Amino acid sequence: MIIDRVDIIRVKNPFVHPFETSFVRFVERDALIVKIYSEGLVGYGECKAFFAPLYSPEDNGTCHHIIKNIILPVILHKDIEGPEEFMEKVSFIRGNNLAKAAVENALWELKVQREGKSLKTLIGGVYNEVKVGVSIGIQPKTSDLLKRIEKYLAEGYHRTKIKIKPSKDIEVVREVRKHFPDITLTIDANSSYTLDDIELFKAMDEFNLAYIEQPLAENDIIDHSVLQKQIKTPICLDESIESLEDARRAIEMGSCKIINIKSSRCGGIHESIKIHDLCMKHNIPVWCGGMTELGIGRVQNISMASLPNFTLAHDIAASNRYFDEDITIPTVNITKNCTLIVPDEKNGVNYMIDEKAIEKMMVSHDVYK
Ligand code: OSB
Ligand code: MG
Repeated sequence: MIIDRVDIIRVKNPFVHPFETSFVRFVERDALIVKIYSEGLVGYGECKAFFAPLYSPEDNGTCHHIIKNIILPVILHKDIEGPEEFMEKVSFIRGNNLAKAAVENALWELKVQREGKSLKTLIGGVYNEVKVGVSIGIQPKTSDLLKRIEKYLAEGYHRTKIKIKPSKDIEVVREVRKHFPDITLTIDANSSYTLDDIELFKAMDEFNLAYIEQPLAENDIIDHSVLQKQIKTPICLDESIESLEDARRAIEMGSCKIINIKSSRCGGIHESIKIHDLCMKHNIPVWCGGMTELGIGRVQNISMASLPNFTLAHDIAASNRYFDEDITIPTVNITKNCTLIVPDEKNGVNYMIDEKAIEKMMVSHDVYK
């Protein structure tokens, strides 16, 4: 498959509510869309980096540079069989997983079109429908958080995750548990604590959380293994797992009991499948993490979550939980049971790209051919 042309489009889409994590308060989704032209077909990939290197060392500026100056010379006007060969060709690039994944994801879309099979079929997905959870940002007032939780519970979300940070943690969780004693509740610290806070996490055991997501530093599976041995609540790693090797080490060290897989963070769907398979072998359940993505990434996440070991509720909320407008037709919406139907050639569920919406959100458009 000859790659004839690659476009990098930068877009901005405002959030319906600001989304606050331990590292930043987002007001809009700043994203790159990679459009790959090959032999009359066009595949889209969404780069999940943010406007600044806050969640991980990459941002949309570095991704634009890596894609344009390092990846394109390897693929433009070259014959690339598909995602697997692409990953071998860019294995010389250290790190920069979000940039690699954006291109890798677009190559999967080309493969889908070329073979006339859904992504679910290509990767061996088994579920027709996947369960969704909601991730709620840090709120200035706990009363606002309680109202927000109430609203999403009414929409049927299967798991409620709340973001925490030092100073907005145990008292908030206590209050939430008091009001909602029976819900499936999780917390996500986005790496904002250290082992000095071990007493805090021991105290969290009281609240029967389904898991604690990424409490400690992203590069610290050692301290996570120390922490996991001292608390009952399962640790779920997010930022720490960027490759199959990371997952192997974390499992061997006992650093977590659950892993959240994001194809972006792991350099693409190809590597994510390997992580999924390893976790399955070790009885580590996985779920699909989110990056507040636009529709292109959101739809691909649904397909990835159809693999058999994706057994916990995913951060693939309805698009309208984040945005008034999105870039797929239809936009991603949840069923009455708060599930998402996995696009498949058999069930006829299919999403198209809304070119007009992309144009409306466009900040810049670079063409390489
Ligand atoms: O840690 O899971 C995270 C959003 C941005 C960056 C990191 C994370 C998140 C979320 C939102 O929790 C998940 C979603 O897309 O709904
Ligand atoms: Mg997380």
